Amino acid sequence: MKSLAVLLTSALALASSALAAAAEIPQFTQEEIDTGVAIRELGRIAYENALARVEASTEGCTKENVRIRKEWRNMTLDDRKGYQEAVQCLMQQPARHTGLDGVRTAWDDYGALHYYQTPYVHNSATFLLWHRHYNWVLEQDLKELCGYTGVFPYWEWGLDCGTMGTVDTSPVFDGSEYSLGGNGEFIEGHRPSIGGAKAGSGGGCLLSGPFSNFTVNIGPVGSADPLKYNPRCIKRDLNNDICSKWATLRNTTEPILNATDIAVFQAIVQGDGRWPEGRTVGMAVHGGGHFSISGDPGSDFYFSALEPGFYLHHGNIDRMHFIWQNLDWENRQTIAGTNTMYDQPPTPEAVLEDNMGFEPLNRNVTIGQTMDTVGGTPLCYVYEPW
Ligand SMILES: *[C@@H]1O[C@H](CO)[C@@H](O)[C@H](O)[C@H]1NC(C)=O
Ligand SMILES: *[C@@H]1O[C@H](CO)[C@@H](O)[C@H](O)[C@H]1NC(C)=O
Ligand SMILES: *[C@@H]1O[C@H](CO)[C@@H](O)[C@H](O)[C@H]1NC(C)=O
Ligand SMILES: *[C@@H]1O[C@H](CO)[C@@H](O)[C@H](O)[C@H]1NC(C)=O
Ligand SMILES: *[C@@H]1O[C@H](CO)[C@@H](O)[C@H](O)[C@H]1NC(C)=O
Ligand SMILES: [Cu+2]
Repeated sequence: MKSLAVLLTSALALASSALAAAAEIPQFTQEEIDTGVAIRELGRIAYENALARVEASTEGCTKENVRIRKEWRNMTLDDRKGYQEAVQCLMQQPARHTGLDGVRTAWDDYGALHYYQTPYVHNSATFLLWHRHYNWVLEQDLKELCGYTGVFPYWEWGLDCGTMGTVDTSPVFDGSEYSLGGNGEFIEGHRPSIGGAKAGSGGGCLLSGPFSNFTVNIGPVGSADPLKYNPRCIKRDLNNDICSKWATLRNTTEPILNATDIAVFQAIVQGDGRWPEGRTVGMAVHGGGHFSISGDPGSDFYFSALEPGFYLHHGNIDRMHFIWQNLDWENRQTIAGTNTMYDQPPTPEAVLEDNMGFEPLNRNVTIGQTMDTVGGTPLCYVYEPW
């Protein structure tokens, strides 16, 4: 009797919490979606739901140690400069990979790890969660190797394109000491970017400001030995047209509102044509954010992680996932797919116990350990709505 009562009560509790969660997702007008009213409100609900779990926790991730990630323009000028300088500091630290000719610095380690992992962590079960943890690993390195303890950033592309602004004038790329450096030098008649979009406004090397003296040491993919030492300038080709077609506030908001399961959510975010919902979005927000920056290594599928903007871009992808999860937490702790890109070669369905590789930068983790950004295993952060 007792166990039946317990069962019934928990079934009722589950049903009502699912109802409450579902009821929490408000309806928005097109204008609210396009101007960011919607994503701010969704972000606020997710933030509060995640923090409520932290409030209830007494060990691991608690309200004393939870970290608040912010949109770049909501960070103090000190933190923007501090973050930028810490990344430059990482570019001077020794590599952890050994025996790789081109991998000379701790920053190069990120390029090598992403290069090795690319065939397993894109259009696979771990796309969202591997990149979530990868950003966290960078956050640890910036702190432990370079003393940066300030806020960890994300870039809401939609604030810098469409009707909201331009990528060229983004505070992330305005070239000041409070930015990640500027655009590349404009190259007359340079090759238009991908996706049928207009050419970008740069194309060449960064001439001044932060990262203008950064040397890209490895890549590009497709060269005979991609990890061979191949020093060159960093190039950027900021592209407002791409951002306006694939990375606007509407583009950030719709995947969160439309997707009811993780398979569809990750398909819409990546433009994965194996799902009908992924077929109509072209390069989707993931490609949209990457190619809003473009350049070398920014456009390189394998080596884009050497572009300092990569982590702010993936921060926003992670934030979208965080919001989507926390709007209906009980039902959104799942994965879908296998551990190979487009399931090529075919591999078994991934499970939460599967390993994700981060050595030699950090310890490996299981997929399940990264499911909750406030799970404390080891993640402990939330995204503040801007
Ligand atoms: C160039 O690199 C040096 C470190 O070698 C650094 O102190 C300096 O600020 C950098 N300059 C720019 C413009 O980023
Ligand atoms: C979201 O759903 C709406 C309504 O069905 C549709 O018009 C829109 O294209 C979808 N957006 C995305 C990114 O899938
Ligand atoms: C992205 O949003 C813009 C409007 O902001 C819209 O024109 C475009 O179709 C959207 N792209 C996708 C792939 O949904
Ligand atoms: C970490 O992950 C990598 C890649 O999956 C694997 O090769 C390595 O053996 C793992 N290390 C440990 C200690 O499990
Ligand atoms: C973030 O900055 C924007 C202006 O850039 C401001 O409107 C907004 O209130 C800020 N948000 C927070 C949470 O501080
Ligand atoms: Cu990636």
